[in-house]
Amino acid sequence: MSEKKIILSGIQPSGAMTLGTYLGALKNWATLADEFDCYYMIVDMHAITARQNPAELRKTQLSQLAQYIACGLDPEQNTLFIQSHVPAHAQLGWVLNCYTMFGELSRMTQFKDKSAKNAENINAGLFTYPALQAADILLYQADLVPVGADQKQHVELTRDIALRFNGIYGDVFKLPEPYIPKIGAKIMDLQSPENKMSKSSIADGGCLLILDKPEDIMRAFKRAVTDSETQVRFDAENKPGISNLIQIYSSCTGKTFEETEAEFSGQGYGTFKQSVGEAVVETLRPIREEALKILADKAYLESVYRLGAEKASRQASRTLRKVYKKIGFIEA
Ligand code: ATP
Ligand code: LTN
Repeated sequence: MSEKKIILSGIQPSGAMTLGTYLGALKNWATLADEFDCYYMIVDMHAITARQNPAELRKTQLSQLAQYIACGLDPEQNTLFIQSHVPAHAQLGWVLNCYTMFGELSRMTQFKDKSAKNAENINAGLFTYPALQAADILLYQADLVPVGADQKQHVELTRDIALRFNGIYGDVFKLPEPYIPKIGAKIMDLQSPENKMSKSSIADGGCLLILDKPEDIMRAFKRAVTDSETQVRFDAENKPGISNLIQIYSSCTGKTFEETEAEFSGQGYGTFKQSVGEAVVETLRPIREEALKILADKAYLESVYRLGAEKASRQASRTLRKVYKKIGFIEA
């Protein structure tokens, strides 16, 4: 087995991926393959905690896989797979449901947010979602879980579940850590910068997608909400709109917040917004072109997810077998 530390993460195919997903997650993932053994999934089983259109779900998954690759995840160096192709996720997910407390799940912010937004479908899967996420992570004995800041609570719960299980049965699971980027961990909505940019609220023009066209990106930045001052200065509390734009610009150009502030000192918001738009266009342009090219080759995509599932299954079934044995299941 490889000596490298193990990385695992996943994104829901519940809609098109956003600039927030790119800057908060994918961009970071693409830098890790040399140093780590990386597993990245498309979490279709998580996505059905909200009602999905089947044809749309199939399409979104292939598009998401094409974007993973276009964002720099080379399938030869990373294990890219679809969650439901590895049945061990459902199997360990059930077991961990029995080691996760009602009170713990009730405290999860994502559950509270999503059930408030979708009051007519607060299903049991939405509630127990973090136990399945814990299974995703623990099956691979992951050391690090690269995610945006909103997922920190789920990774912490995963550690608590692993500690509880290990406390009863001995060292079965590695304790994972969240791995959160310094810049870009929480990109906010361009129209309502007090909310996270999120694919489930793309209607108001505050959310940009990785596959958006350059003219749409420029238009969204021109319309981005700012404040009544004129100074480009980072102050997340009092200037959430401008601070978000600084974060996006810094993340796309590699400049620090200070360098960005200095560059636009004395210039109006109009110039700044134009430059942020251009930086995002240039960041996403090659990704969009590459993703569309890959998406046209269905046979290639199929070969990638088949191979990914095979590699992932090997690792996952080893952990599942160990768990079944520990808890007293009889080997089939
Ligand atoms: P949903 O609207 O369904 O909650 P989402 O747009 O938040 O979806 P996820 O699939 O939940 O997207 O997130 C994928 C990954 O991207 C996660 O690691 C998450 O932390 C990260 N991420 C998502 N949105 C942002 C954001 N606005 N800023 C930084 N990281 C983000
Ligand atoms: N809950 C995450 C998606 C997710 C995930 C995972 C992330 C499911 N399983 C395992 C990291 C590791 C989300 O909503 N973004």
